Amino acid sequence: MREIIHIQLGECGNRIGSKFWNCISDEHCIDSTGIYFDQSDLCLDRIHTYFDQTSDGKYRPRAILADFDPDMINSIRNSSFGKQFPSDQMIIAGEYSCASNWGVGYCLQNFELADLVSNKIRQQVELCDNLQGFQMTHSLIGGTGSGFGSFILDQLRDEYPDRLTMTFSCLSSSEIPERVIEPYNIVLGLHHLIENCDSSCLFDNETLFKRRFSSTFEDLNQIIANVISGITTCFRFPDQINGDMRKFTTYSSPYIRLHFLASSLTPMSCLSLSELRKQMFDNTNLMMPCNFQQGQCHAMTSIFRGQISLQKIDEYFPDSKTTFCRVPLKEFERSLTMIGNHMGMKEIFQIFLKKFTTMFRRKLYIFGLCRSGLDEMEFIEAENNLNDLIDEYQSIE
Ligand SMILES: Nc1nc2c(ncn2[C@@H]2O[C@H](COP(=O)(O)OP(=O)(O)OP(=O)(O)O)[C@@H](O)[C@H]2O)c(=O)[nH]1
Ligand SMILES: [Mg+2]
Repeated sequence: MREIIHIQLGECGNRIGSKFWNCISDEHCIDSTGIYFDQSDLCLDRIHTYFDQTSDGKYRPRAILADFDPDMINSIRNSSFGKQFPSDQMIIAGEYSCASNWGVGYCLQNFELADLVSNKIRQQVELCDNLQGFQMTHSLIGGTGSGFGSFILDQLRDEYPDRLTMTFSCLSSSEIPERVIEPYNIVLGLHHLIENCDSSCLFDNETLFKRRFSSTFEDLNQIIANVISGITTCFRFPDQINGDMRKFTTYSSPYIRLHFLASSLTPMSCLSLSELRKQMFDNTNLMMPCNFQQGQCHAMTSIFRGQISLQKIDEYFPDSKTTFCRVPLKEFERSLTMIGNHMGMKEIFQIFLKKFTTMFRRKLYIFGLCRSGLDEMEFIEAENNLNDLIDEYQSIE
C-alpha cells in the first residue's frame, strides 16, 4: 500500500478539502457512512492511497482537518457528509481565527493546535504501511492557511525528510487586496512552499472569479476540487502514468525549486480534439493567469477522464504525457485536466514580490505581524528567496 495523508487547514483549506473528499468518495463509490456500494475492482484497486479501512470494513478518509476557528470544522462535523470523517481527526484549538495574520499562524500563539496536529500526523504515519507523502489544501492569504500551513510544512520536512509533500494552494492576484497584509501572507507563504514542498498546484481566486463569471466560493471550490480530483486520479486508479507522488513530482518539476504548477479543467462535450487542445489553454478553463499560448512549459500532463476513444490523441497532444481514467467526474461525462509547469509563474511571482517590497520598504504593518513573535529576518529571507526563484526562472528562459 502506498498511502497519502491529507491535511486541510483554515476555512478555505477545509472547504476545498471537504469538496475534494466528497468528489473522490463518489468516484470510489463510498457512501457518507463509509460503506462501499459497488462491485467494480477499478474503484477498490488503489483505494488505500486515500482511505483507511476499519475493522468493520468501512472506509474512512485519511484526512486531518484543523482550524483555530471552530465554525468551519463544526459545520463540517454537522453536515451529512462530515460524518464520514473520524471525529478524532477533526481538530479545533481556540475560539478565534488568526485574523489573517501570518505571524500569528506561524508563531503559534496557540501552541495547542500545533501539538494536536503534529501528534495526529504522527499517529496517522504510524498506521501507514508505506507512506508516499502528504498533501495539503489551504489558502496562502489567511493567517491559519498560510502561517500555520507554513509551520506544518516546516515540520513535515523536518520529521519526514524522505517523504514527499504536495500542496493545493489558493491565492489571489487581485489588484485590490481583500486584506491589507495579503501581499505579506502570500510571499511569506510562498517562501515556505519553495523550501519545504515538492509540488505546489496554485489556484488564483481572481482568475477563477473573473473568467468563470462566478461569484461564490462554493462554485470556485467545486472547480478546484474537480481539478484536484483529476490530478490525483494518477494516484488513486490503476495503470496511470505518474502513478505515485514521486513519479508525479519528478516529471512535473524538472528543476527542483521551480515546482509551481498551473492547471486547467476542460469539459469535453462534443469537442473535437483540435478544439479541445485550444480549450485546455483557454483563459476560461485555466486556474492561473499563465498564458499557455506563449512562453515555455517545462512539463505537462493531460489526464483524460470518462469513456474516450484513444485514437488520434497522441497526434493532438504530442508535447504532453497523457493518461486515461475511465471513472468520470460526477459533473462531466468526459473531461480533460491539464497540469503544467509554465514559465508564466515568473510574472505572477514578480507582481506579488513588487507589492510585498513596496510595503516592506516602508515597514507598513510589520509591527502587527511581528507582535506575535515573528522576526523581521523572516521578511528579508522570504523576499530574497522569491527574488532568487524569479532569477532561476529567468536563467532557463
Ligand atoms: N477559493 C476559495 N478561497 C477562499 C475560501 N474561503 C476564503 N478564501 C480566500 O482565502 C482568504 C483567506 O481566508 P481563510 O481561508 O478564511 O483564512 P484562514 O486560513 O482560515 O486564516 P484566518 O481566518 O486568518 O486564521 C480569504 O480572504 C479569501 O480570499 C474558499 O472557500 N475558497
Ligand atoms: Mg479562518
